[in-house]
Amino acid sequence: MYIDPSKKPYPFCPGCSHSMVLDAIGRALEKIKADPRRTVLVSDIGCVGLSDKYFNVHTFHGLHGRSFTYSCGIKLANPDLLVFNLVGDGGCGIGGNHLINAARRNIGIKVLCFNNLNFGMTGGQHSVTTPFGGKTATTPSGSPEKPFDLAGLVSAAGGSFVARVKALDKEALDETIAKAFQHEGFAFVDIWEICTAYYMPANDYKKQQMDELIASYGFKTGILREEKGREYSRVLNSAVRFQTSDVRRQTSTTLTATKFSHTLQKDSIGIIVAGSAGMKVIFAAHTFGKAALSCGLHVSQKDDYPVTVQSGHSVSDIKISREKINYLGIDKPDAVLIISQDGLKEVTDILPKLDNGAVVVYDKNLQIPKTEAKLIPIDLHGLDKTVHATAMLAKYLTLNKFMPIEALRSAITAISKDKIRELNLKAFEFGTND
Ligand SMILES: Cc1ncc(C[n+]2csc(CCOP(=O)(O)OP(=O)(O)O)c2C)c(N)n1
Ligand code: SF4
Ligand SMILES: [Mg+2]
Repeated sequence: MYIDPSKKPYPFCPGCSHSMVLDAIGRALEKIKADPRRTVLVSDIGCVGLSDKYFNVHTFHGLHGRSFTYSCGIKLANPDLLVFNLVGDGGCGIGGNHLINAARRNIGIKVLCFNNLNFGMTGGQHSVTTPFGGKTATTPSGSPEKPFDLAGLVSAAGGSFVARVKALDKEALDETIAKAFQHEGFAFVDIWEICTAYYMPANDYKKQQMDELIASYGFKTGILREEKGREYSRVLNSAVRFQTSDVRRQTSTTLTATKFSHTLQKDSIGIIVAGSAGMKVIFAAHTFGKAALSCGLHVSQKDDYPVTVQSGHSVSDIKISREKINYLGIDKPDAVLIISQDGLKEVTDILPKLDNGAVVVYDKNLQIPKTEAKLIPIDLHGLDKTVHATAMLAKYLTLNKFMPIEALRSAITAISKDKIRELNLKAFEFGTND
């Protein structure tokens, strides 16, 4: 049983088409024998958004017009699930961009639009499907706007199953929803409804008016488009799986192969390297991280630089831990390595907060503000500026020998470009000998 009878009656106004469509969804799920454990209902906002609790399937309720994004995410995470959206005409307008892009990608979500031609829940305001001349709370003299043909819009965007059906047409409704659920790619059903509280009384809109309106637009009902095509979540999943296994292979052989042992006593240490664009701070931090990985440690790196990447500061936070890292931030650094004025500016706020357990290693030409941390000035004169960060990291390692310096030498030796490797080895010697 897909709809829980003990939860009924539905909360909608008497005669509201939403009730009929929910019953039809229950029958369609029954017809296709959907596995409730593998079925996800994603509801949008509005009266239609009150539907979740009546269903014995997984449910997710989100922001207005954004339900498409949740269902896309769920489908991408698990392409085997039947994921369907319950959304109003209001939600299709507000989230129109998400809707057409989901259709364009042909991702296999099923969108059921409860098209009652107005915003029901908020008091009958006009929506993107309110007919020209339609009276609503926000268009009391009749809407001056041309409405969207939602089915046509989705079809033009690339949706591979598109249908238009009237909520009052029970047989067609059940069959169309079941077909949409069984379709492999993106499916959209534009369900024409009656809002008995607002649009219907304001416009004397009944079954006959609905037929006349559909005819006046020259619209057809029934299945308007049904095409086979590559379903996006499966295409993307197979591509990503391939990449992931590739990365794992690489990680197990070159990055995380434990070649050295560490002597890290604390749970973790945090090192901040602060320099400028062009000083290869991120690269040096990455190489240092690889060295720690080769000692069986866990490493995270968080980089910060301006959007104008070739100017201003370049700061890397390196966290090295005995356990898996779930939080990348460094609240209280153990070491701050400062190699330029731009870098100093970025860490100026941090320095006064350090205690005497921390070290600040810095270019001796910089003016370091007051701090309780141990200050270690370094004369980097003669070293290429692209390896100042490496020299500092090597220096720090000689002070805090939580891993063998050979691990760092090995990571630097693995740098593929000869010139860069040579410069970094020189900086390594400088840092470890000085
Ligand atoms: C982003 C955003 N804008 C506005 C609202 C206020 N709001 C709540 S329900 C609703 C109308 C819903 O209309 P529709 O999507 O057609 O669903 P119906 O109530 O007709 O079933 C609006 C505008 C909201 N919740 N979020
Ligand atoms: S306001 Fe309209 S859409 Fe909402 S429950 Fe009442 S009839 Fe249905
Ligand atoms: Mg509506």
